[in-house]
Order: sequence, then structure tokens, then C-alpha cells
Amino acid sequence: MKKKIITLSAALFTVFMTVSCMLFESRPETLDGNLSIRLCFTVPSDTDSTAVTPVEDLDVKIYTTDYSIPEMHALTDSAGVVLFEHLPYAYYNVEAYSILHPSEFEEIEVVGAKALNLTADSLGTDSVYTDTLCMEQSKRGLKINEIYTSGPPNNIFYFYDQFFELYNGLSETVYLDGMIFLRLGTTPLFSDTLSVTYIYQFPGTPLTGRQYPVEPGAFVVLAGNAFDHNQIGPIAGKTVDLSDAEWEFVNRIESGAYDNPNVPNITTNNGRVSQESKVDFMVGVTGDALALCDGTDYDQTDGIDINTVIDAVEYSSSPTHIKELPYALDASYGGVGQNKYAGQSLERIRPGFDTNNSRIDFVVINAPTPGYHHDE
Ligand SMILES: [Ca+2]
Ligand SMILES: [Ca+2]
Ligand SMILES: [Ca+2]
Ligand SMILES: [Ca+2]
Repeated sequence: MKKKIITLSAALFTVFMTVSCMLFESRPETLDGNLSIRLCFTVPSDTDSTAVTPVEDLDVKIYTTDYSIPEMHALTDSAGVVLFEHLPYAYYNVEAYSILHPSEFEEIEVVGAKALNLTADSLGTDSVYTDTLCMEQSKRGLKINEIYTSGPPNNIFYFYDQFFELYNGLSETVYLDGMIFLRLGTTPLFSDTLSVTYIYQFPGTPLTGRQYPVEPGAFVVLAGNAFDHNQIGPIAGKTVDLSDAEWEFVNRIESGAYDNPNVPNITTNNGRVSQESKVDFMVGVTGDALALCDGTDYDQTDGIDINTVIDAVEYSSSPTHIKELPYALDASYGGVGQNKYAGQSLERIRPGFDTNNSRIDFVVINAPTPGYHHDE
């Protein structure tokens, strides 16, 4: 089976590898722990749905922030196993990403990830932690692919250049007709409905409408305001031209709302969905939760049914942020470490890559990429 290991950034990866190998080889004993972590990575078998296949030569990364230990990497052996030794008891994150080719024409992206809270108490006298991780396949579909909210480099608190990018990862055309886009309110983590702060809707009829197609592999830019933000003096040359966005958000009760006549509108207070706030669809610069829903449930008075959610993403720059999107939609949140007013953006590691775990699926990128992917 042909496999290719992809990293977030080849250059960064090389640096990490070099640093971690140097430190790891030169002073393994200084870690001075007696914990070993033995992990087996598998994927569901191509031929037998009840069986699994070990993943060989997989680059597995583990890291902890409890101690100043460098990130560690190792490759799985033919049994899909890696072993990390001489570790202190700590909270570890395990991550591995790979593209598998089950056949010449087929490509699947898989991720294996787990957070391990390993204490002497939890392991008893046994200092070896053993686990098997069945790698998850990216779920294809229409996705929220990029979230640009943090503002361009500026000291006037300008963040009105926000946009959201969708990507169709399916092999068939999908239709935006009647879909709704939400800025969520605080929602209980195990709730089956979403509370709403802002709710906007595409024109057309949910599910059956065929007026607003998105072709396979296409990106769709949803602008807060569809103009060239470089026209604003202090940020000229530092931000995005959204005058060619596919869509823009317009609140019909916002006085003096910007409305580019050449860009169709996603609206609120349109007679079907409504928000009390008279402000535009603007979201938290470095933290919020968003959802794209099919629009069959648009009555927000009792919340929006999570079964209508097409994709939902939570993000926060804070490593200690308390999650607010149900686990069923997003197991974690992306964007840790993103800076305000630095022109950074949050994008999926590959177009449409989605395991419903935003900490894995999203990376912080140094400039927004409206209508394309940062790896292109
Ligand atoms: Ca607007
Ligand atoms: Ca418009
Ligand atoms: Ca998702
Ligand atoms: Ca993009």
C-alpha cells in the first residue's frame, strides 16, 4: 500500500524533526521517566468490515505541555506499532495523519488522534500504557473550510473584512438554496438543538431548490461585506478584496447596511429568519462557534435541530477555552494561538478535510486565502 505522509508545513516539520531528534538522541535519559507509551494504529479493512489493517510507516507525533519536552516522532512498524519510552507521567496529545491509497484510483485521508492523561495513579504499578487507535477517515461533504475573523494587521480594531469559505468535497453538485448560517449562542455540550445568536439564510427552497449550485471541488466565499477592504486607508495593501465574493451577509434592519448590488445576499430579518440585533453578521475575532445547516429547521425559538447541521466549527485562540459546541458536531476547537489583528486565518489542513475535531482539522495560517487553499 502506497502511503504519503503529509505535514502541515514541510519546512516546519523539518525543523521540528531536527530539533526533536537532536534533543531526543542526545539526552533520552534526562527525561528520566519510567513511562512507556505503546500505540497501535489501524484502519478498517478494505475487504472485511469487521477486520482492521495495521498502518505501517506512519509518522506518529506525541507532545505534552506539562514539561519542556520536545515534540517526539516515531514511525510505526509492520504491525502498526510505535513505542515511546523514558517518559514522565503527563498529559499527552497523540496525532498521526496520512493519505492511504487502497487502490490506484482511490485516496482516503485518515487521522488517528487521542489525548492521554497518564498519571502514576491511573496506570498503577504498570508503567506501560498500551492502546489501539482506529484511524478516522475524513468525512466528505460541503464544509466550512476557512474562517477569517481575526482582522488584518492594524491598530484601529478593524475586523469588518471577515469572510467564511465553503468547500464542496463531494463528487456531486450541492445546492445552497435555503441553507442557513449561524453564529451560535452557548449550547449545552450534549444538546440536540443549537441556540442561536445570529441566523442568516440563503435564498431559495431548502433541500429541493436548485438555483444556487456548488460544483465538486469548488470554493465559495461568504463575505461579511463584499468590497475591496484595501480601500480603507490604514489597512490598504494588508487585507482582502472581497468585491468578487460569491455571497455577502446583509441584515435588513441594519441602518445603512453595505450591499454590493453585484453580489447576492445571505439575509436575516427576511420574513423567514430573524435576529434581534441590528448589526451585521460579524463574529468573534479569535473565538466563536459557527454552523451551516440545511435550512429545514429555521425556527430558532426552540433551537435549531442538530440533525439539520451540515457542518459546524468551534474556534478559540485560548488553550483553556471552555467548549460550547456539542461534541457530536465538533470534538474540540481550532485556532489555538491565533493572534488578533495580525492577518491570520483558520483553514482546514487540506480542502474540506473533516474528522469533526477542529483541533486536528484546522491550522492557523498567516494570511487569508479567499477562494483557494493555502496549500495550492
Ligand atoms: Ca454585510
Ligand atoms: Ca449584495
Ligand atoms: Ca464537520
Ligand atoms: Ca481558503
